[in-house]
Amino acid sequence: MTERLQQQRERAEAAGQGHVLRWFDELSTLHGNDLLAQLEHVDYELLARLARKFDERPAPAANFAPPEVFPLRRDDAQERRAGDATERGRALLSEGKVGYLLVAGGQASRLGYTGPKGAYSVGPVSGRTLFEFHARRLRAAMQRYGVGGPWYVMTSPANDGETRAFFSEHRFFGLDPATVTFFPQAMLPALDPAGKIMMADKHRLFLAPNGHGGALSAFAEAGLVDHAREHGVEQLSYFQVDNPLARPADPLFLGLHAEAGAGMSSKVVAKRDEHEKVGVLGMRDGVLGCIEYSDLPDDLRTQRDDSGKLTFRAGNIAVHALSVDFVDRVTSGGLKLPWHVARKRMQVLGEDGRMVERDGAKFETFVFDALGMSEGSITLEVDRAEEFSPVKNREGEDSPDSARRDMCALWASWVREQGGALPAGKGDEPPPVEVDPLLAETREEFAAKWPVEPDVRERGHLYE
Ligand code: UD2
Repeated sequence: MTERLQQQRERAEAAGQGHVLRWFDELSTLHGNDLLAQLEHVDYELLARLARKFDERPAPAANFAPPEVFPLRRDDAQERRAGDATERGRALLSEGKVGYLLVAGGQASRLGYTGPKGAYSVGPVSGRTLFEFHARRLRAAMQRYGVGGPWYVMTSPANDGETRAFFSEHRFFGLDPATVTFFPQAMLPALDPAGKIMMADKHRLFLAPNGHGGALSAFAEAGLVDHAREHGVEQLSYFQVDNPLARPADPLFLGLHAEAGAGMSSKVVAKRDEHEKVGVLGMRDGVLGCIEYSDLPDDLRTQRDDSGKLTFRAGNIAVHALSVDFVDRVTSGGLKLPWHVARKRMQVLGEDGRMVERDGAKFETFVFDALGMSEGSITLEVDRAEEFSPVKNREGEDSPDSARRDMCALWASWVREQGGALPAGKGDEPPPVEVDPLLAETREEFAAKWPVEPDVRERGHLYE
């Protein structure tokens, strides 16, 4: 028996997880080494702690309060503050002090797509992928401000190779490859109700990414805090791969966050109604965070303020600004974010070596749990129609179809406002119109560029 195998066997057995090597003798050398490499990364102490969480139901919080929000409809004083903040944000952007952090390590399982989610085509007319939308927005920022900050793309070990290959095949969508850094988040084995590691195959643990909270520790562990500082980056603009309308280079948001000297800030949209299943930003026992839909008591979920609006309406769209100093501080000595348990039925390898369906649990940390560690935080309300339409599910709400519809409705409204001609939509569908972020990212920018002739394509009108 090789020393490497011996070592891993001892570690696993000491942790009561010896079964992970049950099939080792049947494995090819390649698969055997593969399994040993996975085992070398397992933190058995952490797993033992997580196993105890399997049946744990966290005590509900006692006090909830809405956060202070910088609103979309602003009074004169707020408008003046927004103007100053926008100037500050523009200065940060043109001095190259903003870096971009995209989280793209998720598994796209709800979408039923096997590749990296960013490789999914969403452009209603162009067919462009999510990655390309984001890349074009960063190129637009670079054109506008003369410099572009580094782009940090978090992958997971499961999609890292494919993501890098996708960027290479598409020549980094016109960006300089030297400005893009990929870094994988960590993965964690899923456990059964008895706390045993589940297997996906005889040579593979059932591994799942450790949640978007893993972005902060993976960023620091990859040496990127230093990288950011060496490149003069002071603020990170964090966004999710699934939202083609995310605006990572928004001077107002970055400026408000910097002016407040905040560690971590967030963008929110008003919840559609009390039934919409999104987490809302709010204070839980005095600590700012995201309150999951299921955690908010019914009476508070439906409560309205004097103006008739939902009291808890600050829907989290997972767009944040984080100062590099904040990321450094919260990750030094190991980031302590709470673990969340996702209990699921999973397809795993049974004792007899055949696939079976079992109850299991995956464990994740969430980036918004770091909000409570931030001294000062801005919560900026933005217009959902302009900035949020995520692709999460195969169909229905938050699907490729709903995102394309929302994009067309938004961009058609820009064209209509300028008196431009629109192609006919099918049935109740909005006219198939797409505006390239390189041409305009906002209604105001589009108006300033008008008149523009669209490229008339079979699928609709593309303004670029
Ligand atoms: C998330 C938020 C929700 C709301 C919504 C907005 C949670 C628990 N809920 O819902 O409050 O803000 O987003 O769109 O986050 N990802 C990784 N690594 C991981 C897990 C996720 O990179 O280990 C990325 C993933 O690629 C995706 C994003 O994070 O871009 C969101 O992940 P999700 O789909 O699990 O979160 P969701 O939709 O439940």
